[in-house]
Amino acid sequence: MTKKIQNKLACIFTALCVFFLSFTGCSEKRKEPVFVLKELPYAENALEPHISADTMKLHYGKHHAGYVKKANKLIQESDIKGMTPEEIILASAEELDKYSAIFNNAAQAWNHQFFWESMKPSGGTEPAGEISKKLRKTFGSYHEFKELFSARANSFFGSGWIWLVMEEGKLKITTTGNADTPLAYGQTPLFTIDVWEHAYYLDYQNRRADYVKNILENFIDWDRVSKRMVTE
Ligand code: MN3
Repeated sequence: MTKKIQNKLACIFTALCVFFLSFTGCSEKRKEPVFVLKELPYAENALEPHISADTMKLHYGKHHAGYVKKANKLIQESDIKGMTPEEIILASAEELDKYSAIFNNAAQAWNHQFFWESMKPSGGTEPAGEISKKLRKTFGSYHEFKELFSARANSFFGSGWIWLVMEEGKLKITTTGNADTPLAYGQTPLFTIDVWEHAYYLDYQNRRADYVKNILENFIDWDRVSKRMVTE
């Protein structure tokens, strides 16, 4: 091989390398995941004894992480990209026939993040200010709100979520089945409890009522709930 040909081949090789690197660089950018598994806002054992570290390991580390991973994979393989998590949920909810798998995994990724951030260890906080007034106006008292929320959670059949939402300026307790989320109905979620069995079975077996009661009595982060109300 002459020197000239060798130089030419080297040039072609370099050009190919540059092209390849810039191409993979772009696709890396496109592949940025829509959903991110954020760190828990507290330690895995911070909710003990009511929710064990073992439950958190499984619930956050396996179930939630699994939804995030699956959602990102499905989105990457689909034609709905370049959107925020909330936009993906709304877009897939509008065409459930086509995007049900994306909706289920995306909504579950979002719901779980929202659930972790609805709770605060060491007693939670008491409702104050506007949210306190609204709770009294809507449900009679804070106590009655908790009674009603528990009743809805305990009578809910199957897997799903119990929510406190804001709709047209009014508080409302609502339920959604499986992965479904109030976002899909234009409601503003304020607080939620996951009532899928994976959320409580290790610690409570079939005693969902005790699990729900313990969250309501010990972990509601009303400061966070208030902020969610303000951003409506
Ligand atoms: Mn769950």
